[in-house]
Amino acid sequence: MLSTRFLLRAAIWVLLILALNVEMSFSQSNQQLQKTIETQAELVLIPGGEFVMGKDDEGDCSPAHKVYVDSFYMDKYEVTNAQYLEFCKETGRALPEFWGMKQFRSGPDFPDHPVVGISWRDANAYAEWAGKRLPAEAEWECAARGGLVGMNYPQGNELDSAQANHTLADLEGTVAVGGFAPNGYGLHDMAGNVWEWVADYYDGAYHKSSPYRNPTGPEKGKLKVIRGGGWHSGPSCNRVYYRNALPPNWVDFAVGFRCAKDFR
Ligand SMILES: [Ca+2]
Repeated sequence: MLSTRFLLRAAIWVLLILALNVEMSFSQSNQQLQKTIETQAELVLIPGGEFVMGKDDEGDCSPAHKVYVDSFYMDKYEVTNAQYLEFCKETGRALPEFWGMKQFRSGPDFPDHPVVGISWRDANAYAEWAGKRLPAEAEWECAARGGLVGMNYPQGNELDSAQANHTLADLEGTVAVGGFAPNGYGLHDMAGNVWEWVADYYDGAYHKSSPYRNPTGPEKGKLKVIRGGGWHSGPSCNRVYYRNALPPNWVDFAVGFRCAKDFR
């Protein structure tokens, strides 16, 4: 018959082994998450040069005009919930509006989806924390065009449901970043999924007076530019030159961002 002491020792060993397993699997899942976050933070080098920004006879997108931007790096993907959560944990910044709301695919259950419910100020603070910055509007458009000339969308003149997450795709929310094919520069979701905050203030007439080299928008303004359309937008809002704007403290369930970085 087994002694009580033996049974006690056996029970302690079982508990120790179980605790070790939990610790190991916790550490493995932490490592996986860290790897995912590193992948999500990948940058792509966008070759600088001259390109035609805007579109003639399209309201505030007009006129089409030549702009030169220096080479720069652009995030391959929109910033994700997992990335943004790291920022909040490290800095103590408040979690996004709508965090944990499944209908907006926001929160830790959706680590690979783009973060939404963040203001321009939040996006800018994240970019600084990450050692990056928000792209200038001209940089964003240069990157979105993916090397194509005179096209409406990152991959050509038309946009169908297989090319971007917008209303025609009928997905009723964001999808994990990178779910659609990239453009010519290897950037994903430059059309659709979420609108993206850029650095510039909005001025509807800015294209008429924009400087040629590295324009950075007006010095002051009440609104900040958002680009690219989102899951809740029709194809026309997803055009590479299409401009929209919101107050910098506004939060929206279809607006996120990605970061850029200087090329030195
Ligand atoms: Ca987007």
